[in-house]
Amino acid sequence: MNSDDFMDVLRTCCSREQYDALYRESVEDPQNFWAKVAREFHWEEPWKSNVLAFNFNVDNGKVDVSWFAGGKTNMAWNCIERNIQNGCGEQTAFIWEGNNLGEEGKKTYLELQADVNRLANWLKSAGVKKNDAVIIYLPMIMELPVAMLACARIGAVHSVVFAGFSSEALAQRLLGCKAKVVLTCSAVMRGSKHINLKGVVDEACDFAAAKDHAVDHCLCFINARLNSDNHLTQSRDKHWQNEVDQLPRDCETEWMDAEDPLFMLYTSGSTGSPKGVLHTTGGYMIYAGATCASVFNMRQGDVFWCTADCGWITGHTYLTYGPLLNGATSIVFEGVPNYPDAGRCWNIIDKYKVKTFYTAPTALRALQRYGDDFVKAYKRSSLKILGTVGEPINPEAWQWYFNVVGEGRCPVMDTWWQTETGGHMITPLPLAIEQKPGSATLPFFGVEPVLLNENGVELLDEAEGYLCFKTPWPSMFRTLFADHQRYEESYFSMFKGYYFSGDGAKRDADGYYWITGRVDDVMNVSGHRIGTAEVESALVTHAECVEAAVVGIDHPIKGQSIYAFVTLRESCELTNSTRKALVDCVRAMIGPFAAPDTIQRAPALPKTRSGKIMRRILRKIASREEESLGDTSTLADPTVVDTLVELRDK
Ligand code: 6R9
Repeated sequence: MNSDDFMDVLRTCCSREQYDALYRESVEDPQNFWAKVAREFHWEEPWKSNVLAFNFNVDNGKVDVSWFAGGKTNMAWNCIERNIQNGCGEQTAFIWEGNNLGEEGKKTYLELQADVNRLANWLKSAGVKKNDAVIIYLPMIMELPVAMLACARIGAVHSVVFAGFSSEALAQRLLGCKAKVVLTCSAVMRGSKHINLKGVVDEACDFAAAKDHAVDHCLCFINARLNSDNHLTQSRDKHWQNEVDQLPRDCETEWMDAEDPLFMLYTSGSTGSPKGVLHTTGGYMIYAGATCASVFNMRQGDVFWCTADCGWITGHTYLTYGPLLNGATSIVFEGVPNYPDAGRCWNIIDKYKVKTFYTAPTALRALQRYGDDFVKAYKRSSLKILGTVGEPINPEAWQWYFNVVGEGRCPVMDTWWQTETGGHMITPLPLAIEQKPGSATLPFFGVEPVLLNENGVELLDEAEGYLCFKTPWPSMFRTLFADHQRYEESYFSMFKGYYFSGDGAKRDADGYYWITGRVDDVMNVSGHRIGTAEVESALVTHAECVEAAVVGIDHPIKGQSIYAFVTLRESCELTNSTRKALVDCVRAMIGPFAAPDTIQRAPALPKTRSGKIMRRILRKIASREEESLGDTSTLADPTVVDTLVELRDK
C-alpha cells in the first residue's frame, strides 16, 4: 500500500472487508503499519530503525514501552505550522461559544500560532524549560487549548486540572509535580453559577506553601465579561492580557524526542490518591491524529464538536490535539447543555454547521428527559457522525441519539478508551463497521484486546472476562508520574504480560465487545471517574466520622450515584447537618462533582475476618437487593447486614 496518503486510507476505510484487511496488517506488522501513519506527520529527525520496543511482563524486568525512539518532532508544530504550510492559515482552528447566548469567538490557525507563541514566550520568560511541569487550571475558554499548545511548543509538560476540582485537589496536583507556574483565570460562569477560580488557586498555592512548595508565577486571565474583584493580590500574580499580548509572535520550536513527555493528567484509581498518567510525544500524537481521522472520518475544514472539558483526557485528545492534527475546526464550549434551555446543543450544531458531535451518555440521558421538541426545533442537517464516550451507553439512550438526534442517518461511534490509553481502543468506524446499540464493537487498528478469566487464562470466542491488552499501541501511557512501581503494580501485576484496564467486557458470537463496567473500586458518575478510596478519605476528615465505605449504585441519568456508609464516633448522631457537613468535606477535598447523593449510618461495616470491607455486600444493600447477597459466610460478623438494611431509610 502506498504510504503517501495512508491517513486517507484509514479515513476512508469503508467496508468490513477493508477493515479486516487493515486490522490484520496492523497486528501482524505493527511496526510497518504505524511507521506508515507516522510518516504522515512532520518529523524534524527520523526515528531510529526500531519503531517499537516493549516489555509488558513484570517477570522480565521493568515494564517499558517505546515508540519511534530517537525521532524528533513537536506536537504544536504538527498541530499548527503543518496546517499553515498546507495552506490552511486562514482557516478557523477554534470556535469559542460562551456560556451565554451571543458570546462567541474564532481563531484562525495563523492567529492560533501567534497566541500560542506569545504565551510560550511568556512561559520562557517565567523560567519554564523543557520537561518542567506547568499547571493549567482554566475554564473552557480558548486560552485553555492555547496554554496546552504553548507548553508543547517549548517542551514543557502540562498538567491540566479540571476547573471543578477543589483547592485541596489542586494543591495535591501542584505538589505532585512541583510546578512553579500556574495558568488560570479570574472567574467564570457555568450555566447560572459564578465560579471564583482565582480564589481556588490562591488557596491551593497557600496549601502548597505550607508544605514548603512556592509557586513563583500565577498568570491570571482576567475575564472581562464578569465584574470581578481585584484578583491580583499576591506578588506571584501576573495579569495575562497585559503580560502576554505585547510579546513577540514568533517562538522557536523545541524539537522533542518521540519519548519525551507531552503531558500528565491525574485520574482516579481503585486505591490511594489520584494517579499522574504520563503520556509521551510521538506515539500519542500519531494515534490522536489517526483515530480522529478514522473514527470521525475527519477531514481538513470539518467542524467538530467534542463537549468534553479539556480537564479530562477526551478534551486533550479529541478537542485539542486530534482535530488540529487533521486541520479541522474544533469547538470550545464554555457552557452546559441545558442552559439557557435544553436546545442549546442543537442550536450550536446549526449555528456552526457541526459535522461530528461527540458527547457522553449522561448528557444524552439528561437531554432526553426534556423531550424531543427541543431537538426538533433545530435542523441538525449538517450532522454526519455522532459519538459517545465515558461510560456504557444504555440501548434506550443509544436509540434516542441515533433516531431522534441523528434522524437515523448518522452512525453512532461508541468509543471505549481511558485516560491511560490516550485514544480510542474499541470503537466502530463510521463506514466500515455495522453498529449494535450498546456495543463499542471492534478494536481499532493495532489494538489487541483479550478477555481473561480470574486465573489469567485467555478466553476465546463468546466469553465474558477481564478486559486486557497484550501488545502496546502508540498512545499508551508510559508510566505514572514519579511512580513507576505503582504503574507496574496497578496495571501489569494482576495478569502477567498484559495491560489490565480495570473494566470487564463480553465478546459476542460476532466478535463484538460489550463493556460491562469497572470491576475495581472506581465509580463512574456522569462520566467522571471517581475512586471510592478518595471519597472515603474525604469523609473521614470530618471529626465525627471514624470510618467510611463508599459504593456506586445505578442511577438513571448519572450512570452511577455515590452512596456512602459512615461510622460515626460513639454518641454522635447522623443529623441532617452532619450529612451536609460530610458532603462538604468531599466538596472541599475533591470537588462538587464527587459529592455523595446518599449518606447512611453504619454502626459497623461488613468486613472479612482479615478486616477487608466487602463492598459487594454494601452495593447490594444500597441497591435494595439484599435478597441476592450471595455468600456472606466470610463476614466476621454477619449480623451487620441486617442492621444496615434496617438503618437504610433512617
Ligand atoms: C475516555 C474516558 C475510563 C473509563 C473506562 C470505562 C469507562 C469510557 C466507555 C466506557 C463503556 C464506553 N468508559 N468509555 N465504558 N463504554 N464507550 O472516559 O477516560 O475518564 O479515564 O474513564 O470510563 O469504565 O475504564 P476515563
